[in-house]
Amino acid sequence: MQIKKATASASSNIAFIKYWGKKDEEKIIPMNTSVSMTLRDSVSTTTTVTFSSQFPKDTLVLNGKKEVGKKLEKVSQFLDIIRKKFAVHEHAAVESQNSFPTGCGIASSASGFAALAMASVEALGITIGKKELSALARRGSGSACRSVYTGFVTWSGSFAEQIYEKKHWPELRDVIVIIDAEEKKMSSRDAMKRTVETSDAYKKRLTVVDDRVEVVKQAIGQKDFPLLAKTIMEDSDELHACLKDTKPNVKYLTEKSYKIIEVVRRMNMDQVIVGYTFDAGPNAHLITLEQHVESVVQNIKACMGDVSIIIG
Ligand code: 2P0
Repeated sequence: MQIKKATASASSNIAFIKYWGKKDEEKIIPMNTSVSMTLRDSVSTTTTVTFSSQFPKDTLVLNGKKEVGKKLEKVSQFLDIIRKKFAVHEHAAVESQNSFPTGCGIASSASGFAALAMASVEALGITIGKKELSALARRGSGSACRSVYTGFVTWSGSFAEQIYEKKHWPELRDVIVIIDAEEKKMSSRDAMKRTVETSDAYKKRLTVVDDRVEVVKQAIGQKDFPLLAKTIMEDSDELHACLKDTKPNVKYLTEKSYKIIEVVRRMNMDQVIVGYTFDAGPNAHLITLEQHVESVVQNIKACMGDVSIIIG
């Protein structure tokens, strides 16, 4: 019997301009263009997929733990999409390992579904191009479509595309400060739906976000760090203002998140060397250049105590 098995790895990504809201809920088509940087191996997922006619159902082992609930359901639904698209009938055994500690509060859906899409097509012996792979990963989780590329990536519509290779600006880092390791109470999927339905601030965001996308692309292109930092902080602030305006409101940031924003402001007094951005959770992503990583870490530790930090 032919063994249909493959392993693939993908890194997580941090959005400089956030994806928030869908035009099509089922197909996961975004309301707005997003721009991201794919992170390093320190924030990645490695997944092995085995398809076999001997398996009565799909199974999932995540970081060594057998999953049976919602996580398995999401993976199985994604495998259904693959089975339908490529006329495959076998069930699959999925084994996935994150490079970062379990339950550290870092979302793994981007790296997870990118690695799963890559490993699945490889296991099935299907050759597809990057755009098609990105479009496939998107069906698992929107942000995953950006993680099939390294470097700097933009996503609008049905697939993402690389805009610059990693080597264009290899000094950029994401200093991830883990404030809260709990899984978020409200999924971004549910939260973004609610924002689209109820927030006026979000309607306004949709009219300005494209201009910001252009500014971020320009900042990356010219390696203009102060412009990049200013623009990503603006976009993060706007997203969280939209969440505040959502009815009932969605609160991902905590006192500690705001304390970190203060540290960033203090550090940027003389020269802009770091920019913050927050996703659907309280953990801070501090974008900086390699030469400033040590100082950013020291300043955060001095103010926040002994928090966990991952350099992505
Ligand atoms: C992003 N986030 O651009 C934004 C910023 C969180 C805040 O993409 O419903 O897990 O699976 O498409 O991709 C997180 O949402 O949501 C996300 P689905 P996803 O990175």
